[in-house]
Amino acid sequence: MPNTPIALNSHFKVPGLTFEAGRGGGGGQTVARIRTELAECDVYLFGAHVTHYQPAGERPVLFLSDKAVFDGKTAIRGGIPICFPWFAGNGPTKKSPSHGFARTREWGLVDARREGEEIVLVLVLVSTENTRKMWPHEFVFTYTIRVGRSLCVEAKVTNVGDDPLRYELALHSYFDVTDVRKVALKGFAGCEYIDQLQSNAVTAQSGEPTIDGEVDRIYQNHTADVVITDGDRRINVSKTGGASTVLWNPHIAKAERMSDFGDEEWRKMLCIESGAIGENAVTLAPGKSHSMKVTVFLG
Ligand code: TA6
Repeated sequence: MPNTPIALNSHFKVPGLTFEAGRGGGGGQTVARIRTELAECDVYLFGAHVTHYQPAGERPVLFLSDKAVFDGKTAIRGGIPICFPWFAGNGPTKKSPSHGFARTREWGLVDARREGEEIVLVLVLVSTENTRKMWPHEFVFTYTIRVGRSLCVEAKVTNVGDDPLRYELALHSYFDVTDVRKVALKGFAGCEYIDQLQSNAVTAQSGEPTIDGEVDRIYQNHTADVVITDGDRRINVSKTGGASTVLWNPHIAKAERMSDFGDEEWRKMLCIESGAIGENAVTLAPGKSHSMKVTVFLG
């Protein structure tokens, strides 16, 4: 089925769910807009990218850059980009795109349904000749998004090839905060992290981290829930099926180098990325599957 609003609206008739042409000139990309009594959520079929989540009566939980590009080629800056099948520059060659190819591919919507007051979308990405050129493996990636008082996303990867499959994954979530310099974090004390700003030095985390400058850390063997206390609210991020958590804020200098990110926007966001990276990557035997699930909720 074509990923056009007309085709999708006529196929999926779910109360509280409509498909529209999203941002980005021309025909734009198709966005699924969820509006229920419990929450709002926007999901672009490009990248299966959750760009907006806002529980009823609350401020938006996810950050989306005002300068995000919606050209159907560029990864959308904000929301929850899907980094797969590798993280950052860990691809097979120096030309491999940063954070893999899943976030810059059009996904197929295979199911949309209401479950009580929640809405569930299921999107799929499968290996193609194009992906095999970058990464010679056969896979089916099923991404399930459940929208209600919490946002729950499940990333299930199945190895449909004849060889073992090793992949990295990160749901690169951008959270909307009032002032990143004032947020309190919980969930990292006593852990170790790879400091991507210090030649990947393995470093012990003493106390909880604060954001006083650029931070770019991969906490390994990290399964604890993370709590972001932002003024009068707490954003909770919990995960199963992944043992890496990335903490990232670009701060001033890197923000100025990013063309799809406002120079001052570093103050308003913080990435808590739930993943399976490096030593915590996933290896699947032929025919096997693995799921990582991330739940975001306030309270
Ligand atoms: O997750 C942290 C990170 O690897 C940072 O180093 C920064 O590059 C960020 O991802 C954004 O990467 P992107 O490719 O989306 O610009």
